[in-house]
Amino acid sequence: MLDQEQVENFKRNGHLILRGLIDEETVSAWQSQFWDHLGCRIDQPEKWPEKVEGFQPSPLFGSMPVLTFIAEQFGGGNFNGGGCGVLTRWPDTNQSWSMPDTGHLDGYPGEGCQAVLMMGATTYLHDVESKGGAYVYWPGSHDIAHRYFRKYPGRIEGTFRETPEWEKRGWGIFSDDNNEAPKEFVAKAGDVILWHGWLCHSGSTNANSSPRVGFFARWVHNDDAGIRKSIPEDPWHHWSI
Ligand SMILES: O=C(O)CCC(=O)C(=O)O
Ligand SMILES: [Fe+2]
Repeated sequence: MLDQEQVENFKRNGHLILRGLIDEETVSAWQSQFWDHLGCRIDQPEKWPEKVEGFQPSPLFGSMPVLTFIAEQFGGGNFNGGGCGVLTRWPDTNQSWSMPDTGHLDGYPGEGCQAVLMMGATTYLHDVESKGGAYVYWPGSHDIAHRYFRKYPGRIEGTFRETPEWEKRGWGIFSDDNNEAPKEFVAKAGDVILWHGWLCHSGSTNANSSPRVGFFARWVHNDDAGIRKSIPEDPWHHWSI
């Protein structure tokens, strides 16, 4: 159960960092499972495969009680999801590192809207330092998306990508006017960032020598079709916080 101060932080900033949320035994079990799956070790870069396919950690990140309790607390039983996407960013020392210019909102990978994302959670299998392929986010940008969809409710379906403004600014429509500069989620293995589904975010280049293995859990609303029909004035209308 997160306390009032944590909840207020999440609401204000669109994210909340929970250091050490995943216990060390679980992280260490995940590390063994991951490298066993690949048939190599972290100190054998010559054997690292290009792609990581078919790996799922046990226990599944987004289905761990500590996360399902938070989803329950935040969604009042209306958030559905969890699971675990695994996204590995191998070191790419040929590229110079720079902060991404823009990000994206999940839920819009192709045409239209797959589902309105309510909440995401990300953790790392190994520590990630600056420039090491961190998850990058625009603090507080969930408010920009809320204001945007209040103004143009129909565009929740993804048609914001069919506007002249999009031609000029792309995903910058959700981050250019943010009060704060983007930040890297620099973290130890097992630290978790909880993020609002409308927090503008991006991957980033891994210019360090350690692989960035990210675990992603996502929750949508049980009535996804229903919540798309209108955008409430209160940004927390569909939440129980
Ligand atoms: O790799 C990352 O840190 C971000 C990935 C991402 O945004 C996504 O998979 O939707
Ligand atoms: Fe994303």
